[in-house]
Amino acid sequence: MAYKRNIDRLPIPPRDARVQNVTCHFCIVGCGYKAYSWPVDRQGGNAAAQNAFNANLAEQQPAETANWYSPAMYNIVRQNGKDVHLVIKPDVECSVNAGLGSIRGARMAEMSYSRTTGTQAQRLTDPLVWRYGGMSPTSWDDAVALVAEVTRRVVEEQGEDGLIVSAFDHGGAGGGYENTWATGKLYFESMKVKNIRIHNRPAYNSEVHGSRDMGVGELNNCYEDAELADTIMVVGANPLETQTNYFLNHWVPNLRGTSLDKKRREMPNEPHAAGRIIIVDPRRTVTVAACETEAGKENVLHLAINSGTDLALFNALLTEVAARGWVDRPFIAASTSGYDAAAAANRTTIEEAARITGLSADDIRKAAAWIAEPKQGGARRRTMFAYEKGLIWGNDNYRTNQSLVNLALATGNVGRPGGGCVRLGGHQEGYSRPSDAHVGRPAAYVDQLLIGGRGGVHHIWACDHFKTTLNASEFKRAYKRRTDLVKAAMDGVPAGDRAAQVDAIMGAIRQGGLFSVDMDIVPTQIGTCAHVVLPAATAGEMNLTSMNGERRMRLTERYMDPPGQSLPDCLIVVKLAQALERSWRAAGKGDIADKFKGYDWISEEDAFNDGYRKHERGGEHVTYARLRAMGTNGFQEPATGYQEAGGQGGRGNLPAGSTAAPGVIVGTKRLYSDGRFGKPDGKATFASTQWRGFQAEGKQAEKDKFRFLVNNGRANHIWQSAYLDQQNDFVRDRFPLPYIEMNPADMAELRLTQGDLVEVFNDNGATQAMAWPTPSARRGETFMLFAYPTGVQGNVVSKGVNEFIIPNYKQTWGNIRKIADAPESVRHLTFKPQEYRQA
Ligand SMILES: Nc1nc2c(c(=O)[nH]1)N[C@H]1C(S)=C(S)[C@@H](COP(=O)(O)OP(=O)(O)OC[C@H]3O[C@@H](n4cnc5c(=O)[nH]c(N)nc54)[C@H](O)[C@@H]3O)O[C@H]1N2
Ligand SMILES: Nc1nc2c(c(=O)[nH]1)N[C@H]1C(S)=C(S)[C@@H](COP(=O)(O)OP(=O)(O)OC[C@H]3O[C@@H](n4cnc5c(=O)[nH]c(N)nc54)[C@H](O)[C@@H]3O)O[C@H]1N2
Ligand code: SF4
Ligand SMILES: [Mo]
Repeated sequence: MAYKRNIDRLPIPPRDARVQNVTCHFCIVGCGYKAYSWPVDRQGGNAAAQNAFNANLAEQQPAETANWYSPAMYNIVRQNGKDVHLVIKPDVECSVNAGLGSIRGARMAEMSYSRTTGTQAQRLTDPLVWRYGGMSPTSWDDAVALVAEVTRRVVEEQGEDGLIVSAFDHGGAGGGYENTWATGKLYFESMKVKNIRIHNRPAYNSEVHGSRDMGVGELNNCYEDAELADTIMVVGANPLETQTNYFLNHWVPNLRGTSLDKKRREMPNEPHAAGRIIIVDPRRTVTVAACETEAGKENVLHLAINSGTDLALFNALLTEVAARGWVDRPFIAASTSGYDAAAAANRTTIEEAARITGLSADDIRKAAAWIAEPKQGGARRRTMFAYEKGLIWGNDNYRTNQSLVNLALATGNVGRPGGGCVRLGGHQEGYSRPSDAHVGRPAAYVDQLLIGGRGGVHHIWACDHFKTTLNASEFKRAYKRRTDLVKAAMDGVPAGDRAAQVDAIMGAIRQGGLFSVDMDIVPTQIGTCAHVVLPAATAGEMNLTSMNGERRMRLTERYMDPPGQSLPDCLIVVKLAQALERSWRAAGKGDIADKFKGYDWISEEDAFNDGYRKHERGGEHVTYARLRAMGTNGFQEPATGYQEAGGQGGRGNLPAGSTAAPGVIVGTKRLYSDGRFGKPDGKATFASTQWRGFQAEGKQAEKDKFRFLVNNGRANHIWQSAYLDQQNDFVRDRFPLPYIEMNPADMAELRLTQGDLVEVFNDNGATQAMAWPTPSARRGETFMLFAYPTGVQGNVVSKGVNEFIIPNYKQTWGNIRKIADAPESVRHLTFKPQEYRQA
């Protein structure tokens, strides 16, 4: 079967269509979109006065016109109880994406819940409780009363350490400032929960402790810096596929030389050329191929290092840059401390690094020159350093992160145009929570607690660990065993007898059982073990704020109704908090009950005002109304003030051509541009970061024992664990199974042909994938799609973590064997390489 959208005609948005601001709720980039909606029984016309584009649609439109939308950008949804047409199309006025969509974001409308067109029929509409051997719908009050009662009883017996929490800490769908504040208030203010983990890692910690401990926050530049840099050095990231429109709209212009005018304007006193790029990734990604096409091969340096050896490379680069006298002495003296000691401690020769990384000495020297060799006339080269999960989920996270920041600081590249040392990011950010200081460092390794039988109740907010955690085979076995104990106990007493139900649940918990509560928008794999499922509303069905990778904050307006009884996560928190208050009070513990006061929010805006506005830097300047007026461009955090309408200058980030001239929230384009960093003395500190081989326990032994590197990560087409795509033919027809990229010679040796079903296995577990012949893959090195519903790569990832409990997903080794010839669902697929070529 091949996927087809059954639409041959689309309605024209009328002139008076309602237009609302949308920030794509998927990746970090946060592209600006506009949602157009209008009554289902109407549509616009061809004449300019009759359509929302103000264009004569009877005429052929020019190339690159914005006056169109695709079937994927269309749906019929409910708005205030009435059917409306909905078009969600990229906003040409947004500086982030300038009208570009992506295969993920441009499907937002199609991925919305519609009872008319049948899209996202999988969405959860009612609270569900385990009853009569299955999940049964019930009322909110009934469901949250059960959760509160069990949670209270567990806390009474085990203390607050008996409550284990998994929660998002990001922006975009399944997060946002409203929802992180609400969950944070519940678990860190009303309670002091310590056994809590974040959606993507098994503890409550930072992915980038390393950078932060040096006084350098990880989102310190702006997207324009990618247009201004002489060199971009990108480490362990694949931005064409994973930060798509940031790459296309801000990196490609630099590589093509089309941002030269901007460079000359912004930095008039130095010579400029089209940008160069250094890509550090063991694998030849489509990003490498795209850069070669755009910039010419001579301007692209792909450093295909041995997996997990980045640290040795960065130390050698620092040593080389210092030896050549290319470091930025004035910046080091004025804005940093500890340089000489760190440079001495980290000394690594190029030969040593070449041996560890597998790179040639010449390539390492060339990289050093591209990073720091002064330009003609002596001007300092501007280099932007960017990294993501190949570094963060890579070997020795803390030191490797620090060694890259060392290099950026030594070359004076943090806080100036064309520089930055930044995460590229995953989701958008939306972190606002009360202090988590009580969690401690290192934080509890929560997965191991769950596996080890600890805790009695587990609250899960927008995570599906069954697809996305490490050591997932063992995690799932333990989780199912423990939650089955509780299900059996619940089956033994009448559902209508609440007291008997709770007693039975507590009895099972004392035997090692676990009561599981899952807050999600769709059925999940971990949800198959849950006893209560609470249906959440998501972005667009609620107002939601977040910021992107350049700290650009926007408001996504509510453009449609949530499905059924589902509620924004922050309002689910309200229900839980109030139910907990009632439960403690009924138990005669008024003092504890009082801690659950303060949730008198009616709307998500109330949660925003209680959280972000009161607690975040500059939050007092930010309101929903002001954000709404600032459209899809918003402002860059932190806010430093508000300029009333008619105020002088500073139109901030308002799109050119806006005439309404409302006031503007004044933001911050780059952090640290004054040379002061996030340490008490204002200086960034260099770190000592010696190479120590594979740091996580058991990784070296795994490498020695198994034949294939099982590198893993993402694909352009698929958002995360495919939660919106798991029932969607558009994606599932293309990827019935996760793929594993393999060198054709390795495949021949294992007697595999394209699409064959293989088992990937090691001592941690096993999983399945379809083999994708990939000539650019090195012998013995594979790459598997992560988190896919029909084959979870995390099954074979070991439990090895670093000293702060940061997982090491990327360094995984296993063996591969054939299970079967390509299954029927796979036979029609193409397995051509996906490299991007110019026509
Ligand atoms: N092997 C391997 N494992 C990895 C990684 C890797 O590179 N390799 N990467 C890690 C990373 S970086 C990440 S981010 C994680 C992702 O891990 P997870 O966060 O567990 O996975 P997601 O698919 O992003 O989404 C989790 C759930 O959120 C739900 N959801 C979406 N919107 C909403 C909402 O508005 N409200 C609520 N309540 N729920 C919502 C979705 O339906 C989905 O079930 O995986 C990690 N795991
Ligand atoms: N299309 C799409 N985009 C997404 C997502 C998605 O699911 N789909 N998810 C979003 C999220 S939550 C995140 S966190 C980001 C992740 O964004 P990225 O980090 O860009 O994505 P990944 O594919 O996880 O990993 C990036 C690269 O790390 C490389 N790598 C593996 N091991 C090493 C190593 O030892 N050293 C180095 N230098 N590189 C290594 C891999 O070969 C891979 O190409 O993407 C975001 N954007
Ligand atoms: S690049 Fe990211 S934010 Fe932009 S449309 Fe695609 S998924 Fe959405
Ligand atoms: Mo992520």
